[in-house]
Amino acid sequence: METIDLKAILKTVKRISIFSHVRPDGDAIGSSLGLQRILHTNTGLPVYLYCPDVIPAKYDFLPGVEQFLRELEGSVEQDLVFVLDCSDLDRLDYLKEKIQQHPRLINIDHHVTNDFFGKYNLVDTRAAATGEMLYQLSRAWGFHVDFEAALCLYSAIVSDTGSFKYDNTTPETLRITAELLQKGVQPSLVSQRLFDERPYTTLALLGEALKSLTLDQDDKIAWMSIDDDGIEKCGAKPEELDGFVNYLRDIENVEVGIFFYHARVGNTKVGFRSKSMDVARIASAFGGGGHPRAAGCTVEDEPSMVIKRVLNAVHAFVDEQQKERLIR
Ligand SMILES: [Mn+2]
Repeated sequence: METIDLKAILKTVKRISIFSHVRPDGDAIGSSLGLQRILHTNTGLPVYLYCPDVIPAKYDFLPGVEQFLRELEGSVEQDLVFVLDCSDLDRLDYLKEKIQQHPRLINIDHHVTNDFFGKYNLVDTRAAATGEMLYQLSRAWGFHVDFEAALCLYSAIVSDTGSFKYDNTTPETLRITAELLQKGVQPSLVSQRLFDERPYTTLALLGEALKSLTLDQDDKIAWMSIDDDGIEKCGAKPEELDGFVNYLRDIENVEVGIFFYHARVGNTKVGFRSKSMDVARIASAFGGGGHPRAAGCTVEDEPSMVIKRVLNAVHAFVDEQQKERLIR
């Protein structure tokens, strides 16, 4: 990984701006807040936080979360600019044009697809989270990390590792996590806020969606669907559907879980999860994409037709994959 003389760069600026991506996740939010806190307490410079989307309410417990802005505060031309957890600048949506080719842009990220868009590029694809990198960088830069910053960085790491359940969790991840806990972070409180607590409407929505639960192809495929009427009936919002598709994948013997959300605007968002098959291949056949075990696409067609077309494709895919495994 490239190294930079941050202290020298900091001498040339009076302000710092931190940007993160659309549909912000725990790593984007926790990393931004943690870095803001670290830079502000260690340099005394004003640090502005930008995100092109609203921050979901479940992150309200993180210190400083109210400071996120969606429009620029003055010009950022003279600022030192950090872009966190973004594989490319398109992830900044409408904020991209404001900082393209910025002369002091530091890109800090852990995605394998990062395209090195910054003036400085600190990219470590072995890091479990951008939050993990920020802790290492802060140490290297000689910055003190206080309790508030530790809480934010811990939340970033616990989010991107799914509570240390995913393959990206390394010994180094746990060593860094141990140091964050030593600063007073309480894992149970963070888990409660990020993973366990949900609004009543979300549970009502799950109940509504479960009415459509269907097992298919010798129980190898599980799917369910919902539309905007179903969501409104529960007093819920579409973003509360996040994660429902995981319940489908986690059913015993199921290989592929599929969730259909028929939006009133005339398209269907389809989410795929699998235990061992590359569902990104199915999603990309419908113009979408994602990771091998978690992918998605948006299909424009009658709801019943979308379900039919997608199920046909998944059936063929699962058949083909099973044959391949038998041959091997
Ligand atoms: Mn991340």
